[in-house]
Amino acid sequence: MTALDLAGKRVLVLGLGISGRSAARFCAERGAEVVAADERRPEALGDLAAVEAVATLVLGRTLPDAASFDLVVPSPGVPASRYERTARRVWGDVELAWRALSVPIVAVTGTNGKSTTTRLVEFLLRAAGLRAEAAGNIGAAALDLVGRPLDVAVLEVSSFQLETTEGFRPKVAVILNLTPDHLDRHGSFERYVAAKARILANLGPGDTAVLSADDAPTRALASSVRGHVTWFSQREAVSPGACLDAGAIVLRDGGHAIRVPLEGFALPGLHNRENLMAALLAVQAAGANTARAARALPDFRGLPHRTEVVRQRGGVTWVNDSKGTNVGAALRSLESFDRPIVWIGGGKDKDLDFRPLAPALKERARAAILIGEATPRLATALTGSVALHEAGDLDRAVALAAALARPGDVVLLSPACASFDQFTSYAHRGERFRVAVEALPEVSPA
Ligand code: UMA
Repeated sequence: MTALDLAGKRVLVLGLGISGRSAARFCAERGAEVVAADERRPEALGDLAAVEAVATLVLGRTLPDAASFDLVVPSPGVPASRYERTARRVWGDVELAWRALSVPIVAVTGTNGKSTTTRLVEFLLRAAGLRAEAAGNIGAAALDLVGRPLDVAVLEVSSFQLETTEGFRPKVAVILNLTPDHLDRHGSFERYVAAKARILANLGPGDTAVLSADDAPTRALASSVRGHVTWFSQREAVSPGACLDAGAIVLRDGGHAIRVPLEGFALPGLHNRENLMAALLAVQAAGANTARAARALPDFRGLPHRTEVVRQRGGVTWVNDSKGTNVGAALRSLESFDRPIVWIGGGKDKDLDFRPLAPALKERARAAILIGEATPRLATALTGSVALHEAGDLDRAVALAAALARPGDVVLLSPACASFDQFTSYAHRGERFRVAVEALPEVSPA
């Protein structure tokens, strides 16, 4: 069976969010008999007319048994335990997209930096004159790229999406870093890494893996790669690969080197330089003119909710990093500022070990303000490292931060937790932060 040969096959699509809707339409257009299921009630799912026209819907009850279907297409949010016992074949939307796309794919994964790097790759490929478009975990269905006039498809892929791949073989696969995340879903760090490593599983001659040389779990995956490996590092002059050198990124391959000045690159922090190194290598491996692409860099703007400066007020910089939903992400943000930080953290607990935050906060933070469900566990992990304040919710945290911060400080929302205890998404949380910060009265000059 291929994605283009689904005629007459019985397909079960699980979940009717962004991914499931696109998958149901895609399979039906290829002649499959589609049943699409979601445990939420129809009222909660919005307009389903387009799916209803092509699929039989099962809504508001337990997901159907996968046993009687030729193919199960689970949405990323549906755990494998819901179908793996009886499913005959499982392909997520990323697998289907890979099977249907006729252009090379640059796929980007890692725990942190995925979306920024994905957008950078898309931006740089376009600057080099190629038709490129990004989709996937970034918020648009991978299947929406099928049939579009493209030279390259850029996919951000999560561990959830990689878990449901089989033959997925991007031309270029990027792994940025691997630190604990989504352990509530995967069960252990090892299983999370195994899911991420699936991005490399089918690489062969002519394909390239772009890997962090500085991140031990990522580096360890290189030995499994059957394609070409190229590295990026903040610490070593790697080759083939990219490293930092006196205000520039240097890309080296054998005797050949390209220097990309960082002047004008607007994104703050060392982690964004890593993202840029990885993106440049990916663009180079995709066959684009890297030097031409790099000349456009000063025009690249960052993404909302990722170390995004939302206000300067009385000498204090307010930074929204609501996308910092795990410990690794929060650490990277904390480490990107060389000024005292008033840190706002907490939210929905994902069973992560918060203790690695303690030394970073001790070194860099004036105060830590805790919100949400994770407050008690965070307080236990951080006791003794920094002045702790329990604010409960984000509005109170912003008011408290305004009182605690001194001119020259950074107030950083980078919560190390998911948002779902008090918000509908990290974007909702970031937006509420911005609104609360903008509502603070002007500070009159001293
Ligand atoms: N559902 C069930 N039963 C379940 C689980 C879910 O019926 O056991 C139903 C829900 O009721 C809901 C639907 O499934 O209606 C939602 O499916 P979904 O959670 O997979 O959401 P989608 O809208 O399809 O979005 C997914 C990704 N979501 C997740 O991975 C949780 C989006 O990533 C992605 O942008 C989108 O596909 C397009 O590729 C979001 C995300 O949070 C941004 N990703 C995680 C992250 O970045 O940390 C991995």
